[in-house]
Amino acid sequence: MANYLLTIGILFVLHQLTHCHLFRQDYHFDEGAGGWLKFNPIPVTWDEAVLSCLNDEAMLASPLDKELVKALSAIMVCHEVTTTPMFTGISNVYANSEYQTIEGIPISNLCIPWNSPLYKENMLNQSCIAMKADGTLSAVSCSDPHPFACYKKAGIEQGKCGPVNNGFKFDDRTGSCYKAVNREVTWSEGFMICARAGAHLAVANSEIEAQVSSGRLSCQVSINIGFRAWGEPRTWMTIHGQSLNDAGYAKWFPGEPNNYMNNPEWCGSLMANSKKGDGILNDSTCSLYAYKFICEIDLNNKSSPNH
Ligand SMILES: [Ca+2]
Ligand SMILES: [Ca+2]
Repeated sequence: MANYLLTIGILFVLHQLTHCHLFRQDYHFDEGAGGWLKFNPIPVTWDEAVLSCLNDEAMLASPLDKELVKALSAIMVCHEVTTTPMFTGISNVYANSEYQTIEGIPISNLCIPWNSPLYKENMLNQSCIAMKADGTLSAVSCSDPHPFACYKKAGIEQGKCGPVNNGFKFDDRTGSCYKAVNREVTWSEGFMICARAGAHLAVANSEIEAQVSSGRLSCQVSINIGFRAWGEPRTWMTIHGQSLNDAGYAKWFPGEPNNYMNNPEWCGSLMANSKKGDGILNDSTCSLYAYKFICEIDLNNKSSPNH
């Protein structure tokens, strides 16, 4: 009996390792649905939902089969979204009378009851199909915001930092994965882009990490990272709620933080210009100017959103 249980245990662990290998830490694997799911409770328009899932290299989830309907219903109940419908990937945005999923599967191939109100509703206006927690579908305006879920079918190649083509590279000097984003956006936009990638704005936890981060991009002055100021006089804290000293790195560039040119510089950055100094802290504006930035997936830190 003990051997039997041990064998079952080993098989279970092997199963978890082979089937539940992480797609991303913010997605969970659903055995029945045969893939990874992530629920996004903040309502957005259908276009935004499609793009958000694409950014994750996933698809806006549709009730492709009964198991997915079950998984999507369960995820809505879990988040207590029981009255508001969520967007599915089904729409007629390409042609008025043709409803299909993002994957290109026509509505006629889906397991939707013929007596569904869907087939009686006006399908001539551009509309998107939403699903309630009880699995019922209805046509809604694509521009009205709804929650949504992203779905990634199993069978993708995985690396240490998630999907091999997600742009993150592991650095064994710090034990983290980084993605340098060579695009200038505000600090908040950078924060959001990293979060949507299942990562966070890089947090410098050591001098080495400050060097590693700043070395991945060069710019005129600095690149945004994950700390900012609170209160007056300003108290600096990482996005994981630690003081800079507790986080492990608090080396400011001489004269910084300085609210340069009397601009409110309440967001955190790293000098990334070898002439002016690399990897040393600077204060930057949160929204007045746009900067390049670094996302991090910390494979060791339990405070990271990936754990
Ligand atoms: Ca870090
Ligand atoms: Ca400054």
